[in-house]
Amino acid sequence: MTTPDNDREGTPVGRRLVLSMLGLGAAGVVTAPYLQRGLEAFLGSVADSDPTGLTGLLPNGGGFRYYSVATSVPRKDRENYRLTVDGLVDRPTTYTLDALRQLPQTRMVRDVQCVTGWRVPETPFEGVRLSRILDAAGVRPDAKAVRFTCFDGTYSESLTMEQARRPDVLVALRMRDKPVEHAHGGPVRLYVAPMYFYKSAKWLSGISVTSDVRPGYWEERGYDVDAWVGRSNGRTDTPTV
Ligand SMILES: Nc1nc2c(c(=O)[nH]1)N[C@H]1C(S)=C(S)[C@@H](COP(=O)(O)O)O[C@H]1N2
Ligand SMILES: [Mo]
Repeated sequence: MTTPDNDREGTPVGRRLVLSMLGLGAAGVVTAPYLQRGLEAFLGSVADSDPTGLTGLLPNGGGFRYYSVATSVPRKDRENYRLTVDGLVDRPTTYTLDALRQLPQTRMVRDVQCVTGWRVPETPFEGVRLSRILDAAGVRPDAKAVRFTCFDGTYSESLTMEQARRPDVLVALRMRDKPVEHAHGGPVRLYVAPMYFYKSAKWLSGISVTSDVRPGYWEERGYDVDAWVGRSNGRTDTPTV
């Protein structure tokens, strides 16, 4: 994501413009002041330095934004992608991309809803149910949660074990009926259909079964851990599921 996104004057898009594009300048988008500060600090740092992330804040064809809190993310492919499953499991496992592709695939078409307001209707995701991967690893009885880590080296997410076992939570290999693009977190991202899109960790590289929920990247910065669309983060969006 190194495309130089310049405005009409040929200067880098500024923080104010980014904020207004996201609707964050307007009242009511973000309710918690501490959350607003976190977001503005994040957006400000992205816009000031524009390492790669600003590209992600611009709308693209499909109505998506590309988001990354990391300044650069290595590319992983069939050769070097690995997904490790460890923690409170009987059978820690490492999957290659081919191994994930050989497991039964589930396709779902739901709306995507970002907590900053944008929504992309009827977006197909396809991949392996997380519950299948957890079952294969043999979750121990004392396990209560799952933590997700990413090969961007920065982002993390979490779900309770009950949430993680829902049939609409996927380790997604395809998005919009093609392999998940690098910019969208490919080759493998998490997809948590009923929750705000920040739960859907991109560039997924680790699934660790834990004894309790550990708040993820944005959750340490003010977002709700239980991120149900329409009933969290002070928002009233129509549920996506
Ligand atoms: N690794 C990683 N995953 C992430 C993020 C991120 O910055 N890094 N952003 C989250 C947020 S806030 C959103 S809205 C979606 C954006 O996904 P997209 O870039 O495919 O539109 O990814 C989520 N997963
Ligand atoms: Mo988001």
